[in-house]
Amino acid sequence: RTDEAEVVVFCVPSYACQRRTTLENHNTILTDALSLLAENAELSDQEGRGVAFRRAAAVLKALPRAVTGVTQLRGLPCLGEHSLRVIKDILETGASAEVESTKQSERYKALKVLTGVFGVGPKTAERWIRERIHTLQQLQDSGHTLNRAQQAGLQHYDDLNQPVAKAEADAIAEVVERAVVSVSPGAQVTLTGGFRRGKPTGHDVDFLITHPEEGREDGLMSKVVSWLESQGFLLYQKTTRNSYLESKDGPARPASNMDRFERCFSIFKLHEDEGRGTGHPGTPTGNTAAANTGSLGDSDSRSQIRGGEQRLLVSGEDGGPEETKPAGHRPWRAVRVDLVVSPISQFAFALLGWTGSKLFERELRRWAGHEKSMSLSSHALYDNKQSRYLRATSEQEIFAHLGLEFVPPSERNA
Ligand code: TTP
Ligand code: MN
Ligand code: MN
Ligand code: MN
Repeated sequence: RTDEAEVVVFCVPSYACQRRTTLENHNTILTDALSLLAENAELSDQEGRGVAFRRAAAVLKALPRAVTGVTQLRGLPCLGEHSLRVIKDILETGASAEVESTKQSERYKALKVLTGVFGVGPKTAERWIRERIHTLQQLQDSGHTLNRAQQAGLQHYDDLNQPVAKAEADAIAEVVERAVVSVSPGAQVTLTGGFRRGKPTGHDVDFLITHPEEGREDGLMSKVVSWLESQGFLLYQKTTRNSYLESKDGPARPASNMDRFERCFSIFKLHEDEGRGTGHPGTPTGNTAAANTGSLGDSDSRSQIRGGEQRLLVSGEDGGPEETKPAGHRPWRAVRVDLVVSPISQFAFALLGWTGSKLFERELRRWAGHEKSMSLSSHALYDNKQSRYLRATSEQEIFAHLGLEFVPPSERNA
């Protein structure tokens, strides 16, 4: 076996968007370790280190079988000194001391718990940790004023940290479709994000909404949200309007993955029987989302919900009537849902941009910029040499413009 392993040398192209990465990962032990270091770096405001670990993990995800020795990795791209050391430690001793100590560290554990609250990003978590707030109980006891998102995040902490199953995503898709068709019969809804890539679970459910007639998507989001709210489907929502046209720095900003579509970050109330029975209506409950009072100025609102091993109890005073029955059976659960509205002219770019994975997207933009002198965003593709936008009505056309072989969504799991 060892002899055989010695002769197996892997070879992969250096950009993740040149590779086909399915969900079949033969190196989960190694990629979990590198992903944890990536996550720790990202939570610690070390984006560069985070990307380096993510790229290293992605290379291992693309390998056709398990790595058994470091000699097999010679010549592989994106494996820096640090990542190689971690891989070597695991292959030779079964574990990486750095990964294990990170995992056990109070700081990492606190960052995970706090950023596990929807509406709490790394910067806010960091600030709280400096004030010795490490747990949700300590957060509640601290008397800090939480913004509306964070209050909802705390209230639904357990639900939102429990992975969303595909069947639940499908049930929510039915509701979103009903909402969209009710307010604009010709409009179309597409499931994006991890579920479009074939993942069996996700941390949220992502949808892209468009209308085949340009301009008819205008005003769609607020109507959809009102419909959902009136039917009692929303526990929380925050809608951000489209800022694409009024922006000064041009449509394609390759360095950023934030786009400027009209979007809605929401928390759905998913009923147990929703989408299962036939002809089941939207179950109006009267429990509509709280009034949109705006946040208390925390700009750090990117949520970082991850399956947490630390399941703290948040029930009690702030939990609302449902949360006061700790283990009692509730006929619904809270699910994070992202809605995005795109004009049809930008749909292909939006679809590509919202399908992910995040690393695949980042690598597409890096490829476009560094190898093709183009700027790719979720809105458009700009050719810097020709000084013009390149149109596309499908993802296939965008890959072709970029000089890349088409990679289907199920193979974008870098
Ligand atoms: P996510 O929903 O964060 O990730 P995911 O669906 O791949 O994974 P999970 O199963 O954990 O939910 O983001 C989906 C895609 O949306 C991702 O490729 C990046 C893109 N995106 C943007 O384009 N702009 C944004 O502002 C955000 C938050 C995401
Ligand atoms: Mn494989
Ligand atoms: Mn998602
Ligand atoms: Mn999302």
